[in-house]
Amino acid sequence: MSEKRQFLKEFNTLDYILRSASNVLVVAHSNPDPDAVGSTVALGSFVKKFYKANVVMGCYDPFPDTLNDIIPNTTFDNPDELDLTLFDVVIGCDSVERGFDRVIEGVSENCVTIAIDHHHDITLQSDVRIIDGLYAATCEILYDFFIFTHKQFDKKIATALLAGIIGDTGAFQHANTSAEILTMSADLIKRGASITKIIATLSANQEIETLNLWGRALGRTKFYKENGLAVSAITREDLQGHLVNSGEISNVASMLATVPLVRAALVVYQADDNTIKGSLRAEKHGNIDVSAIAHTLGGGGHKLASGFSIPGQIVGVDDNGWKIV
Ligand SMILES: [Mn+2]
Repeated sequence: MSEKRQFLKEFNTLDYILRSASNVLVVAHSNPDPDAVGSTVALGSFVKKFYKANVVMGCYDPFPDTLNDIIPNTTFDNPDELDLTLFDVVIGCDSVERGFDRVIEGVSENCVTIAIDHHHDITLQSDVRIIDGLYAATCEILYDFFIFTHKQFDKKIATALLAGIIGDTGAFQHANTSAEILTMSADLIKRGASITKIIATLSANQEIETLNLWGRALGRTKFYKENGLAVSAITREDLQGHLVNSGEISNVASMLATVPLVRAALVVYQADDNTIKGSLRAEKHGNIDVSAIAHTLGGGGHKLASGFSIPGQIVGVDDNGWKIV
């Protein structure tokens, strides 16, 4: 498996930019998942604590109530209600093409734009790019940055980071759980984060829409014995207006990949009117390179987690079936 990129040069630049910044906006993606919330809160709190700048945390959706128990007294400002031209630095954390793209359009010309993400297919342009699909979570990248700066961060920041890591590794059950992630998590626990409280909160608070979506996706799953592939699709109707985030879809794929006899799982979903996105997941023991499948469809990623985007529509057919038109 290829190595994660080390961002020492970018971290140096980021630290330099933050040291001279006056007004910093940190942005989480719309319908934020624990990694988006965790990375935004961790970085926002870190900048507040260790740099001189004013910090605003923003998101087009409110801070999720479900995370209040582990990250209390935190709110997100809606960027539509902010004067974006006042910021000299804006930073998008996680899935930066779902909200941060809109923020970038409204900032002043001299504003420095920074994208920190672990999705491999980001095409959004920014002044500083700290993006690598081999990281399990945006919070994993931020941990490396915080350690790089040698600043001693507290329990609040450690908790936010661990929430993101636990969210995106499915509580250490997905194939992206590396030795590094576990070492990092141990350090975050030493700094005061409560692993049991985070896991209990995240698993108790799955939103009902998410569970319904999982139900529909699992109900449509077909298993192909001959190659060990489990395939499912989520149509526009399945979403029923639920603002899906790509993390929820990859969670379904990750779940399917852990089922005995499944070597790889593919979940396709209707991302917008004429775009279908696919999420591929495998476990190490399946001995299959899903990025090869993604590449044939113009996508990318790595051996155990890849994705692609193709034009078209997924339509439901009789008996819980579906086809792409
Ligand atoms: Mn993430």
